[in-house]
Amino acid sequence: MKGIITALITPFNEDGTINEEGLREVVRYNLDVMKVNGLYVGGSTSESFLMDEESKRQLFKIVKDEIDVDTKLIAQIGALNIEEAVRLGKEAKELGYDALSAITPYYYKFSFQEIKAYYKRLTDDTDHPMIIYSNPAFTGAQFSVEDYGELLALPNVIGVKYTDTDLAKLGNLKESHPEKVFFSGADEMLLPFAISGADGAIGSTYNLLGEDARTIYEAVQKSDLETARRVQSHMNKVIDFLLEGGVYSSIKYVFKQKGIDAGYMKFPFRELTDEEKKNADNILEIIEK
Ligand code: NAY
Repeated sequence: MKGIITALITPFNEDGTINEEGLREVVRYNLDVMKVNGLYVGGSTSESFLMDEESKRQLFKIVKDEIDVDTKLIAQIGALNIEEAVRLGKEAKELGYDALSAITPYYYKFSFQEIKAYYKRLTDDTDHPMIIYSNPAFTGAQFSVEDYGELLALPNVIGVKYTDTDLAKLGNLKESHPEKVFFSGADEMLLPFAISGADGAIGSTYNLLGEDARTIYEAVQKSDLETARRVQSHMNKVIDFLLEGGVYSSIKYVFKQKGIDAGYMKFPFRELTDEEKKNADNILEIIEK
């Protein structure tokens, strides 16, 4: 499992249910136009932590139904309630998802031993490849290289989605665990992460910038750093705009400008204001430059 994987957005209806038609269109755009290697379904970008269990199940089903055989699928099933996470993991496995991923349990300040026990139970009970989802800025859970080593030693754990900015740590991790997969989660830093040993990247902006991301990733493989730098700089200009009104809502707005019904945000996330929409109107132009 390698390459560029889009952290999929979820189009919602105004009442918070999934907009199935919109979701299918967004999936097709990612596969047919962005031509990404895979989809990360149910992550932060999917607003999954705001969704009820039934909606998450529906999301996994619709996406699986829409994809092509060669698209890699990862289901983010992490939830504070371990029984829910196990149920979702078993369901995603049955649907044919290639791997599971789970955010480190959050909100309570769990000790490392508690977090490790959570993954042990999740991986034992689902018995399917697992990618640890580490996002210290959102969860507060910071791991040392040794901590990661303990998690990576659990049966079924195949790698880490590393949504962090510590390049040296990622380099150390890849060197000590060459057989595991490490995905960068900071789209702005795809180039340095690819150089530092990341096997690929999972990101929300790849819904719109998947082609750029593939170019950067492939250029690094060919040691064409000139191309990689030029395209990363283009990508970062777009990302700056996306971040201004909120990255997920801006992505949905740009999709709508492209004629794709990316739906509403899940409450309490809000839609872009008129002012933010004006700013976002520049994004399409910059993307296409
Ligand atoms: C997820 O689970 O959807 C992700 O973690 C995707 C990674 C994104 N980080 C977050 C916190 O959503 O793609 C990044 C991020 O949006 C991008 O780098 C812009 O800052």
